[in-house]
Amino acid sequence: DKRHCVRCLSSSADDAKLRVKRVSIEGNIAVGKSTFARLLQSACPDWEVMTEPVSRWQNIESETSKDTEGQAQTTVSNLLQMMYQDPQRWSYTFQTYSCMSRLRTQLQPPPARLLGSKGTPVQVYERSVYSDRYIFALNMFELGCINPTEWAVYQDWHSLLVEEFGQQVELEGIIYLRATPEKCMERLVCRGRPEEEGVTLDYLNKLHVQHEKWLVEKSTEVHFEKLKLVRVLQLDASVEFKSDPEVQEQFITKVKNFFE
Ligand code: DCP
Repeated sequence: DKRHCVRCLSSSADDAKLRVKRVSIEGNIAVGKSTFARLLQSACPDWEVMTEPVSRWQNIESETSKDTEGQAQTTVSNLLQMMYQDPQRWSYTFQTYSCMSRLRTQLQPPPARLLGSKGTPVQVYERSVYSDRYIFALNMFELGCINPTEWAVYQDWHSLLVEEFGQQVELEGIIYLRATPEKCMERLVCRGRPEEEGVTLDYLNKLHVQHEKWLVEKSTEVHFEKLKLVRVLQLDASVEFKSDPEVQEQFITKVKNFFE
């Protein structure tokens, strides 16, 4: 009967949701994650590739006051810029927002197209709640831009959310776009995002070391135990893959083989 059909449908959707393979693309600032994400989306139209909401961090609308007629006055702030201009004041706030917007993306239900696909549905994210914590927030704490109390609070709510959301934030695999910090610096200068003008090679070096500890050495000093088990596909992103169809094809083949 009808109720039975509805139940079947929803249980198969739930089933498919559980089958979704979640993959994140990781790598230093400006290494080319967005370019790679676009590439992946066109090579694998059945997959869902979700990009990072940087523009949301650059345009946060807030209510500042009410005018004489009681109308709300709003202002738009650029939290990315605020964080780079005054890291001690804004890093904690930025990291909170970045992680929250990431969770929101990751918790979105997969589209019907994905759930209806015959093979295993794959959802790809640019970065993850793990790089937020183990790359950026940790680095800011080590630099003294997030103080020990803020760091304790951050880790507390982060662990709670990861535990509570369980499978919905678990990763099947990680694609690590690996390049030298010098190469990333070159690309960063070339793209010229105004907020990142003050980013130094030293800062990119530190982020590189955090990536290596996490994804290559798989150091467990600070990471979630489960993360150690996540498979990592390393791609040499020092080569100019953006404009080289041959390298692009090699990358895509490696990714497909890895997640088959
Ligand atoms: N950022 C941060 N803390 C985070 C996440 C990001 O400080 N938890 C900052 C670093 C960059 C900007 O936000 O200034 C975007 O960083 P990403 O490396 O995530 O994205 P890119 O746009 O640099 O990636 P790519 O150029 O590889 O596509």
